[in-house]
Amino acid sequence: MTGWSIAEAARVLLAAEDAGTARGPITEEWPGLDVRTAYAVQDEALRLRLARGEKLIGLKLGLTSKAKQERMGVDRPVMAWLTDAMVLPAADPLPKLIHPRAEPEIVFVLGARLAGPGVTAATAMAAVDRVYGGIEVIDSRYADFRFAAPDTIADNASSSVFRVGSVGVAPAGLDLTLEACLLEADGAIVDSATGAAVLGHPGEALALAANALAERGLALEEGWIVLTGGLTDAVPISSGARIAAHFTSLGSITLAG
Ligand code: OOG
Ligand code: MG
Repeated sequence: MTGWSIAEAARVLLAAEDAGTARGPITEEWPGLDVRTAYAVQDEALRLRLARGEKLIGLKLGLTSKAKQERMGVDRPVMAWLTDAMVLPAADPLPKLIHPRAEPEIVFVLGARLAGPGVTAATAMAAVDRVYGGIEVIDSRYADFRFAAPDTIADNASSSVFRVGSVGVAPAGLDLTLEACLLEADGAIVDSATGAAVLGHPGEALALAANALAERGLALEEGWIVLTGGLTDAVPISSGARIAAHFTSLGSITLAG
């Protein structure tokens, strides 16, 4: 296809998500899609989501752990928008998706606005009201999850739905570098990590987001949910699968495929 534009890429990727169909990487057809342009595609897709009634509720980071970067072959963290339509309440079944994968994440809810530049992990953590465990379900709109960094950024970093646990803890009561997570699939422990897997401390991911948003004239807002990125490699969710993430202090989160 010729005639790619920010608006066209946003429309195509949102349509693929709505239809549940995968496609090839856009960068193969539009080599001009660089990281900066890809964030503009993401922002345009957010505009379309808001226009259809979704509400902006926060932000996700991705590719913040070595496990995730090595699996995806992309060595830089990415950010993407979260809307209320992506929240998967505890009682709800998983919607029909293309090729969902589950990953355990440490989740922050902000008690104050957080604006860069110059935010450190310590100042970032001072803006956190509560810490939760969560499971993010990623579902790339690219066949076989094959993409370059600009592709996945344009695709809202493979967002689909996420579930946040019911145990919220004040950050002062936690050592997030040591907060451990066991990832269980169909009764077997398939992976494990501690919070240190995310850039040494998940507060580093929050600081990175605040500083990167500042370059685009944006900030993290009070009340926002922030997913700090998969602690481990993501596990494919086959039909009927039972996935659970068990955290030391943040409870357990379960999901049925
Ligand atoms: C990109 C999104 C990664 C995470 O937590 O690392 C992500 C992908 O792997 O498809 O959400
Ligand atoms: Mg994730």
